[in-house]
Amino acid sequence: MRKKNKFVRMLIAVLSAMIFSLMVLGGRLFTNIEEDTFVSEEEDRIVVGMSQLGSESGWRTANTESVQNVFTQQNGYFLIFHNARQRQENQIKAIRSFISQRVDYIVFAPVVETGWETVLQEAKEAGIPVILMDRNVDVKDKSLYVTRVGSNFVEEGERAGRWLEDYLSRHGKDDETVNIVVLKGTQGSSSQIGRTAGFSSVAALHGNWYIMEQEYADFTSAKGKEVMESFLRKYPDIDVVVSQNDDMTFGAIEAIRESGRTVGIGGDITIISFDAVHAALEMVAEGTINVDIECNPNQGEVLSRVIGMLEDGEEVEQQYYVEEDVFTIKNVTQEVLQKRNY
Ligand code: GYE
Repeated sequence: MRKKNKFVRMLIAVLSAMIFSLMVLGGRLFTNIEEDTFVSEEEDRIVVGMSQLGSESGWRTANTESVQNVFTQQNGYFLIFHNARQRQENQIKAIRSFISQRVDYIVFAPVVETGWETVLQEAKEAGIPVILMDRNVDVKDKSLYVTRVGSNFVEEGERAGRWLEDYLSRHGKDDETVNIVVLKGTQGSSSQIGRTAGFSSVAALHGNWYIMEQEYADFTSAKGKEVMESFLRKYPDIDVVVSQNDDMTFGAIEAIRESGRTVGIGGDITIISFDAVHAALEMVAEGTINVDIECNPNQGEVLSRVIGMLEDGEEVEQQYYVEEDVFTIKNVTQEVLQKRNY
């Protein structure tokens, strides 16, 4: 199917991309589109329309790079990349544009889980396989997408809970009251929903863990700082911060320090973070962040392998998980830091 009329389809793709860009510019739908569209004039390539949800975090930058490094001309791809800047409606528009360009595959990282049925049905009717990256969608009809490549967010949340269990017992604090606040990621996103559920399920096993408040802070450093400041004003006795990504953690640590309190090993407030980007691992190594639950953004290779299988007519699984670790001062070695490219 892909090889037929390739030149005509490429021409349509290039023209549609130009028209889409003009519409976008004219309609001022986005503030900046320079990284939105990459086109190639080669004919026999696999055309991938990729809708990235935004650029809110270090993790996201690494995730985008991982995809762009794999879907290259040299590897036989023609990538149309679109950044939705956190807006579901932008993602829906981008997917519709990919459908009208008749791309071979749609890869997309859904900003939230719900509200995708209609557009995914349109892709299905157009015969374009959809591959989810990173976050998940909540749809009844699982045939609306081919597979998902990403993390097990519930497991990540549970890992955070299990680390705290172990930490408290090692410090003989199993029975003390532990006051916890949670900085949550984007409301309705899989990573926020899964990490919250995973951590809460472990917390529910401990009568002495008291989750004082959980608040959305959008996975950004600025919002993390703002929400942490309000927690600090309300609660003078916070023992543990669970921050659902490193960017929010950076903001939260700033807020805590500005309030005169200390963080990390031997500090007033224990810090549990997620992602394990390079800058955060350095803070783990120096004892500022107590634990970082890794979330692996390097998903490009797996995506490309999945597309290769589909091209060869092979069956693919419904889900591909990426490998992830838990980092404390004990295992953030120089080697780990050197190897981390994000
Ligand atoms: O943890 C956060 C990002 O969905 C796993 O989104 C992703 C999360 C990641 O902005 O940093």
